[in-house]
Amino acid sequence: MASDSEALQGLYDKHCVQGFKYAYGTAGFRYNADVLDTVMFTTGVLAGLRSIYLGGKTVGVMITASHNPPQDNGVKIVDPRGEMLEKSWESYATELANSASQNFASFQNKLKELLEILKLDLMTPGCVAVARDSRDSGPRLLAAFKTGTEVLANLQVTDHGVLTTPQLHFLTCKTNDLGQGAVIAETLYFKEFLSAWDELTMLCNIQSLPYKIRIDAANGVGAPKVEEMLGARSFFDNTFTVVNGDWKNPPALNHLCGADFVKTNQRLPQGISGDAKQGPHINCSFDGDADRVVFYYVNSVGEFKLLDGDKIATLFAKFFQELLQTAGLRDELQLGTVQTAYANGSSTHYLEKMLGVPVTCTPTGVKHLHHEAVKFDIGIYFEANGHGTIVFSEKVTELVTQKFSDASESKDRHNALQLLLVFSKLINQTVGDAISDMLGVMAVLSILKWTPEQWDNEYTDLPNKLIKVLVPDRTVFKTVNAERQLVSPVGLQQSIDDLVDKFDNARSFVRASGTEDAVRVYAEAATRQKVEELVTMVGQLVEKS
Ligand code: G16
Repeated sequence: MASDSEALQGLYDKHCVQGFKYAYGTAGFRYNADVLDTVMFTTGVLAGLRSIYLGGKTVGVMITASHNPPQDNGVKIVDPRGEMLEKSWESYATELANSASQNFASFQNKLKELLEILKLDLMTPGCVAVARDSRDSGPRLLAAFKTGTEVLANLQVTDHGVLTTPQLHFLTCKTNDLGQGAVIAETLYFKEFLSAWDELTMLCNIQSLPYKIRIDAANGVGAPKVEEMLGARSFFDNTFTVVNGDWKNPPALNHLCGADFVKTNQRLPQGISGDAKQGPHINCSFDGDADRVVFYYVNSVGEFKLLDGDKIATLFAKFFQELLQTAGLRDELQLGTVQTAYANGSSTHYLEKMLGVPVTCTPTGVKHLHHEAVKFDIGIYFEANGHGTIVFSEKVTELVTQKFSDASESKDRHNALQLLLVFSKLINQTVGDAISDMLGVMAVLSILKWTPEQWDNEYTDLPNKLIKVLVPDRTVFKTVNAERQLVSPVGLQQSIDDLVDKFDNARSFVRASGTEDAVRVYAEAATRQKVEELVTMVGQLVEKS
């Protein structure tokens, strides 16, 4: 630790400002960038403490506000396997930030208290890997973070520069897998997923994509990364176009484009037209840090059709169920899906009733979904907003390898076994990854020889709508039952239920966002007109509460 109180205060004084109260949200701390310096400083300290606590394993830190507007920023802390920070540490992170936001003495005391509670041996070296997205507040906040890491004397900090969030998750995991001395760079990420793609296309004899893909990169960091990655393979020549790729222009980030814009507004982003003259193609949108993806197309009568996280999850569920069947592993490996309350009722029905695949519902946030998904051998988790991935248990590799050596297996079975392994490499299992998920979806569509329409026709979404309501204090909105029911403000849930009862096939719920200063209202109903009516009325109830 900075040797004396004076040195510690020197570091503190460089960035800390008093007066703001921080709360750990759905994906870490996320606010207007102007109020983030203090929490960036304390996150530098906290990430270092976490690494030391874990015996020097590398802990990742991503400076991003993902889908939020350009003036916001935030920070996500990544545990050594690439997963989100363990829950119990969220409160340490919050307490440390709020103590620093009070004054220096309070910060110093809280730090001392944490060292005692956690029984940390400060001689253990720690390692932290950091990256940021393309926001213009990034360099300033990175400097505050780095000053925080200086509080711990034995901390090694690797700055990966500008990356997508899933790249940072992946590199954090790789650093710990490969150990000290290994060269950990972005090229590892490209190599890993491109090699899996090469293996897959060779195995399935796929010479080219069935149609072109237009990628809306939200004017974020996903643009240069996907261009560099796909540009490295002649396979992708003339098959993909990046639109909204102006990542060096921070005010354009997520503006009228990106996964959140497309999903929420259910319409094309700027830069992508429904022009049929462009030949067969599919479109997809990333969000600002490329950890979400949604797909869409315009049908023959000019309608915008969204293929969101639910559609991605159901596509993968159907595909893997058939693959397990062909591989003769259906009874031995458990396939399951995880959704949140935002999942369209039709998707849950399709998974449970049509495919017979179990569905678990968790609160919003990949940190919740991931934990449930790892309980399955093949756990598919996607939020409706396009954030998600697939996780494969060790049993998958073990069983596949075991069966593989059995020469009596048929050619089809052999291929299915190989495909299972290749998919486990093509998917970034650490966290939702727009680029890797996009490749996963394109692989499945190519293998099934499906058009976007065929994918979409598996089930029909119930008309749905998500709106944001601004309230004086969103913290009064408290939920239970995986966020499907409000317990505060008292009486509001009953009023919502009474309203929903008046509509056919309807559902609605309300929860405070953990990334924006707003309350989200979601509704489904039998027709588009009815859903507009219902969501507006529930929104009014929220405003009045
Ligand atoms: C983050 C989380 C997602 C969550 C989203 C919205 O996404 O990682 O799991 O769905 O926020 O959360 P909320 O409704 O609480 O605002 P991202 O892509 O913004 O990091």
